[in-house]
Order: sequence, then structure tokens, then C-alpha cells
Amino acid sequence: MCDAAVLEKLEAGFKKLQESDSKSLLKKYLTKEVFDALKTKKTSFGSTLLDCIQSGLENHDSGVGIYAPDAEAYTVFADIFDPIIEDYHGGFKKTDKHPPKNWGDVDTMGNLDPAGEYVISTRVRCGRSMEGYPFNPCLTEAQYIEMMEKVSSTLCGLSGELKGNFYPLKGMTKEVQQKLIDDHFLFKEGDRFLQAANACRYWPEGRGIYHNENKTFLVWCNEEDHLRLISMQMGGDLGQVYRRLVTAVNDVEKRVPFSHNDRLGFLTFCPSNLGTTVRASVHIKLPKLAANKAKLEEVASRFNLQVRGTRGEHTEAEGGVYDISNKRRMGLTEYDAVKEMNDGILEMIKIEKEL
Ligand code: ADP
Ligand code: CIR
Repeated sequence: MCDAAVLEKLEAGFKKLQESDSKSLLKKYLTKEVFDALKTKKTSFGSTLLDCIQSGLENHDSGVGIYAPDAEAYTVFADIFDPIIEDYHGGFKKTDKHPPKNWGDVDTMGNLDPAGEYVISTRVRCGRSMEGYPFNPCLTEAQYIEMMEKVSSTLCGLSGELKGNFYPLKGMTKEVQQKLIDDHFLFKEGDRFLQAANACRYWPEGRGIYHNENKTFLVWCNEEDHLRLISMQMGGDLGQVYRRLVTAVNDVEKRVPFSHNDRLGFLTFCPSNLGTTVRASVHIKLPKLAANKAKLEEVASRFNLQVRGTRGEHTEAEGGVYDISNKRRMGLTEYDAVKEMNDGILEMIKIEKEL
């Protein structure tokens, strides 16, 4: 697209966003001043402000509304990324530096619900970007294929509990794909936030999932991020889930070089995932607390937690099952991000018991 057409789209989209009642962080921080300062800038990949914000311009119900088409966008468009990062991650300022990776003493994490009354399942995931490749909107079809081959051959070298197989999305039957999605193992298809961000080109080419036999260790390839490493299982044994993830990440990191930035930590497509990239969650039933959704949200945010629906972000709760996780991922260590979920969930269970 020529620059004049990009500018025209930007101006029209910005006007509509301003007139909307969008609650997104994009709307909150994209002032006229910031917009004017950034609207003609480009990264060396050729990414524009439109490439960063088109998802939020098209989807006014976005929570965040912005993605980095390439790593350089975080610096070139810092005037809009920095305040959004600060807001989302609970005060990570533009002068702050994300701490070095630290998984802490994995043996101190335990079971959130030994009696099995509230927690249905536990999951901890992190994201990684492969060094030498830009993010989704800038990848070529050849790069997608090359990356998936690298990921697949690397993971097939894992052993013990992590040993498994890689399944490309292309060629997978719709039944198998849907069953994996319904069982919460696989990413969904047709996410409109990612589509609008230009993150779904050549789909299903270059996308796939690796998992061990029990589906307790899984890796998503080229959905939102290059890699999502996931450990999950039924019940509330966060300790076991966490130890498995840490073992796996340490192993994979020896085999694949990942993009890391001194200030931002591990680099991801969405600014909400930067830093540790860790989202530790439980599927949980808290019927008394959840009888009042506003109250549930209020209590969760008191403990820096985020509430999602049963099928993940932008979905509704089914059968009273909520996905509750740590919200911030930056400015704290991996251990502390998981501990934040641990401590908050224990408090929420305590409140539920007292109601
Ligand atoms: P993310 O991968 O960023 O964490 P989503 O919110 O889209 O993104 O969730 C991805 C999938 O993981 C969804 O199917 C969701 O239901 C599932 N999931 C998340 N937390 C849990 C959990 N504690 N137990 C089981 N499934 C979970
Ligand atoms: C949105 O803005 O709602 C989507 N682009 C997804 C943002 C990721 N949200 C989050 O809370 N981690």
C-alpha cells in the first residue's frame, strides 16, 4: 500500500476510534498528539503505525488493541507502546528494565486445591520468538515453513516426560482439530483480533502443535507467537505443572536461540505478553463469588488477576468455569508472576469459602 493510502486509512480509523466508546488501552493512550507524531514513521521492515494498530481500529472491543509487527516497532512507536505497557503491566515505566529470567525455587510451588473442590485444571504457558525472524505480519510463507520445520525437528529431540510428536495444522482433520480445541489443548481458528493484525496469512501453512502422549506438555507453533510452551494438567497441582514447564523451557532454550531485549525481556507480538511472557491460570468454579460477575472481577483485580471465559480470551464462562490468571508479566520474575496467581487464587478460594 502506498503511503498516502496508509495515511488515509489511519486518519479515518483514528477518527472512528475517537468517536467510539472503546475501552481499549489503544483508545486511552492514542492522543491526537501521539497519533500525529507517529503516523508517518516506519520501521526498517517497512511497518507503519497502521500495521501496529489496525486490530484495535477494527475491533473496538479490544482490551489492548495494538501489536508489534516487528521487534523494532517497540522503539519506533514507543510513544504509544510505552504507556500501554505501563498500564497493562501495572506500572512498568519507560525508564524501567525488566529483571533477568528467574524461575526461582520450583519446589516451593504446591497444590492450590488438594481436596479438588474448586480447581478443575491448571496451566502455565510462556511465549518465545525465534531470533532472526520478524513477527507474523512480516513473515513470508517460506519463513513460516522453515520455522515450523525447525520447531518440529528440535522438539522431536525431547525425551522422558516431554517426548512427543509434532502435528502440522495443515492436513489435520477438522474433527481432530476441533477436539483438540474443545479439550483446551489447541489454539482456536479465525481469531478476529489476530486476523485484523495481519497475523493469519498463509494459514494453516507453518502452524502446528507438538504434544507429549498425556498432553501435559504442548507447544504451539506460529499462532500468535512463534512458540508458546505450555504445561497443563487436571487438578490444582501448580507445583507439578510449573516444574514441568521450567524443565521444558530450559531444555528448548539450549536448542533454539530466542529474541530477548534488555529492557523488555522476551519479545512477543502483543505488548501484553512481554517480559516473562508467563500466564499461569486455573480453570476454576467459584459459584458464590461468580454469582455477581462484577464482584468476581473486582476481587480478581485486587490480586492483580485477570478473568477470562472457559475457552480463553474473549470467550464466555461455560458451566460456571472461569479462567483466572496473573495479569502482569513484566517488571517481575517468572517465579513471581506464577506466585501472583498462586497467592491470589488461594485468597479467592478463601473468600468463596466464607460466603
Ligand atoms: P493463551 O494461550 O494466551 O493463554 P487463551 O486465553 O486463548 O490464550 O487460552 C488458550 C487455551 O488454553 C484455551 O482453550 C483455554 O481454555 C485454555 N486454558 C487456559 N487456562 C487453562 C486451564 N487452567 N486449564 C485448561 N485449559 C486452559
Ligand atoms: C485485545 O486487544 O483484546 C486482543 N488484541 C488481545 C490482547 C491480549 N490481551 C491480554 O489481556 N493478554
